[in-house]
Amino acid sequence: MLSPQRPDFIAGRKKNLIGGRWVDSASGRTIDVVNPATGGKMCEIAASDSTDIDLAVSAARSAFEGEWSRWTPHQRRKLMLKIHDLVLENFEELALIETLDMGAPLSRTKGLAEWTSQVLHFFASQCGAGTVATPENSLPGDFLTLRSLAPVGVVGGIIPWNGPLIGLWWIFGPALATGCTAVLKPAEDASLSVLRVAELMSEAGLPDGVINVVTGYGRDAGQALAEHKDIDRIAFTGSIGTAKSIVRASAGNLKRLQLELGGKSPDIIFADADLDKAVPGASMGVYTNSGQVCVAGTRILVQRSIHDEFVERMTEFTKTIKVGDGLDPNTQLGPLISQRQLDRVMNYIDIGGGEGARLASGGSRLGGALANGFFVEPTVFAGASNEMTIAQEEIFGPVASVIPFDEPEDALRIANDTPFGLAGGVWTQNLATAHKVSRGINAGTVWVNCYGVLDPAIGFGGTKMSGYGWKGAKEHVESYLYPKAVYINLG
Ligand code: TXE
Repeated sequence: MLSPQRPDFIAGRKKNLIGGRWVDSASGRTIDVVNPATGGKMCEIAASDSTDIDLAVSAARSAFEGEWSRWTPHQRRKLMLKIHDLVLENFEELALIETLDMGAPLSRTKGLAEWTSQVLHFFASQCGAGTVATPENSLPGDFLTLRSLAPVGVVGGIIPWNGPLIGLWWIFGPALATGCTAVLKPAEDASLSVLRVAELMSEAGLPDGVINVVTGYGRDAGQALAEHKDIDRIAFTGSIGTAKSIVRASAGNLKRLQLELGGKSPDIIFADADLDKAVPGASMGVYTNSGQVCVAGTRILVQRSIHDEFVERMTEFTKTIKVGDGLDPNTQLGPLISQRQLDRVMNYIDIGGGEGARLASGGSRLGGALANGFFVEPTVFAGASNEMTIAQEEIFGPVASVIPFDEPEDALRIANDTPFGLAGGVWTQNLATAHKVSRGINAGTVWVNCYGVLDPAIGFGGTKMSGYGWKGAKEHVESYLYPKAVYINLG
């Protein structure tokens, strides 16, 4: 059953939040917001450029140097907990906005409430991270040394469209906890939940200018933020190509950078694995969010003796998955974000067939009632090899490449034969295999007999071309601070 429900928020022309005021882009230009499940226009967001970014950065700088700098950790924590309560009270609406804007089913977006609660509580608990210490020193004479961690200043955040309701907290959380201020540019394809959360934050008592949200295209607003001389730190999540241009753009004032990029994560299934768990676990490790997940375990490495059985069972499981409009409570996978992403995924499916992998399931765009949306079937390629394009490049769609291997060493060699290093998985009932293989995978996160779980207090991050900088845990908070020493001569 489709629900006609649409929050009042999704209407007309949405504005930027700059210095506590909701304003149109200086140019007056807008971007159409399209529901990926129907292809229909819902509303407009501001198409901002460097003029709007200048205004937002200047508002963030004034806030950073103003009253906000005198807020105590306790005051910031209270504000964050108030934001927590207001966001959670309004989560049904936020989930609906997210579903309509980027396609993920309500079953997923509503389920983010508990995670949101955890992430906000975690960052609220970090409000004292800048505390001053007075370590003993070895200086001759009588010196008092103060060691503190000071907020880095104005941070810029550039986030993608695959989960803005998650991604925004990786910027707002540590910024508020440490006393920084922020300018966030969400993706042009999915900005609405970020704008609604910003409204709720203002309602909770956020001081003007502490958080600013500027929507627009990457080449205009994003580039201007990355280049801006008064931004001290950039947090970026997105593609490798854009990351390289951000690294170059940030060189002007040597901004601190945190980059969380894509992956081609291996999920290794040993012959002794419990297939009742490994089949759905590894399948959803690829398909969740229609494959638009940075840590998706898209290379499923299966020990040769069970390859055929695994593929058969994965194919059966895949056929049970309900793809459809995210408003339908039975939907498990929604559409891809855009026509561009659909074209990209379909192109990879063609390449996979052409390279000789066997299409065991899926492979088509969905028609009928879903023909106007950007839907693709969950797809399994069996008997793939790691050299194939579909096993080397991030597809960012629900497409699995199943690759056979013989010995554990072969699995590790194949798993690490990738430019990425974001995540990986191991399915086995043997403790030694679990330890050895998880130790051997070159990636920031490895899951054993599960896939994709994430505790904000522990965090995640990548190595190699998957970027640098840890999200979550105290490392993340400390990356919004810089260490400072003060030597006081008491003599
Ligand atoms: O990413 P972009 P796209 C991967 C995934 C996907 C591919 C392309 O494989 O298929 O990237 O997606 C902003 N300066 N990931 O093109 O361009 C842009 O406006 C500054 C994996 O959408 O990286 C958006 O806000 N900013 C990834 C953000 O960057 C710029 C999630 C991401 O867009 C910019 C997304 C510029 N020059 C895509 N150009 C993951 N790790 O989860 C664009 N942007």
